[in-house]
Amino acid sequence: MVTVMDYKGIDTTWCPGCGDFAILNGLKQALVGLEIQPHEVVFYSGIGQAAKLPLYMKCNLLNGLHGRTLCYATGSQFANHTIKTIAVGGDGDAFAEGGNHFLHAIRRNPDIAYFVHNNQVYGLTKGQASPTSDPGFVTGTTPEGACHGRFNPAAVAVALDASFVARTHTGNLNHMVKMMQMAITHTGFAFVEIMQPCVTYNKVNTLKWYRERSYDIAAEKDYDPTDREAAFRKALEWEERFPIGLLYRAERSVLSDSVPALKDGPLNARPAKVNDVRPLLKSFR
Ligand SMILES: Cc1ncc(C[n+]2csc(CCOP(=O)(O)OP(=O)(O)O)c2C)c(N)n1
Ligand code: SF4
Repeated sequence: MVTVMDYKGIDTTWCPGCGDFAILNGLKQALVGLEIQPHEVVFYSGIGQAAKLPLYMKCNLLNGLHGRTLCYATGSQFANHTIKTIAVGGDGDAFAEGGNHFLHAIRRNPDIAYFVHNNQVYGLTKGQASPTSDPGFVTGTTPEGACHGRFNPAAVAVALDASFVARTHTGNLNHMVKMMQMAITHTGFAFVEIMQPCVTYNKVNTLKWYRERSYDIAAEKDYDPTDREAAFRKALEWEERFPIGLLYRAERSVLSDSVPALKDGPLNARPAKVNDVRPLLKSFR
């Protein structure tokens, strides 16, 4: 039997009230609810407050460069696509520095659950506007308000035919845990946008703001998450109100099924083979 105490890591350095705490707790609950032991899962992250999350859990992890999380996570699928693979990061890490990797992970469809903590600001570097900041958002580096448009991750994911797209927020723990569990058990790239407050640098998009504007798409009985056009329309909703829940799901072949070298099982389960590279090197002369 596994309990949340099995995932207990070192003390956090987040600000009191930060939404990252709810995500950390929710993730432990999601894993325990699925009876996944710490040794059965591997975490990947980059840089940022959100990206520190795996450091605060007792787990297998790789904490690498800013924005490159999905590169390591995808690479690890080649070595062992049978282990649960979870990637986490903030909106800057995922959509600015890591923007191109987000697009190509969707395209390749590796079996990764990707949880992006979206606080609409760069928390770790002290409050600059991020790609998901709303236009007009005032920060130290945008004193007259952010003048760029808002990157809409869910709409981009649906447009690229991601195999799983969901949204939740940290003010609804049960909903967040449910979305996490659905993503972890989904086979393929499962993206969950988790709206969270940054109590220190974002005084606009607070927990109250998310609670007041969000509505659960599950309450719409006719909504079909396999209807891509309907999902795209839903993903575009933002200013007045925005949907949470499973926005989109597509039948896609998963990366490990498309790569011939992985047809015989994960590489780590096969005997190590040392190839003689000398003929190859000779061919370059
Ligand atoms: C290549 C690179 N560019 C910029 C930075 C500086 N940097 C570190 S964290 C960060 C922003 C993190 O914001 P976000 O991913 O939204 O996470 P949060 O801290 O808000 O959770 C930036 C710009 C860096 N470490 N490496
Ligand atoms: S700065 Fe913001 S994101 Fe970072 S720990 Fe504090 S509240 Fe959380």
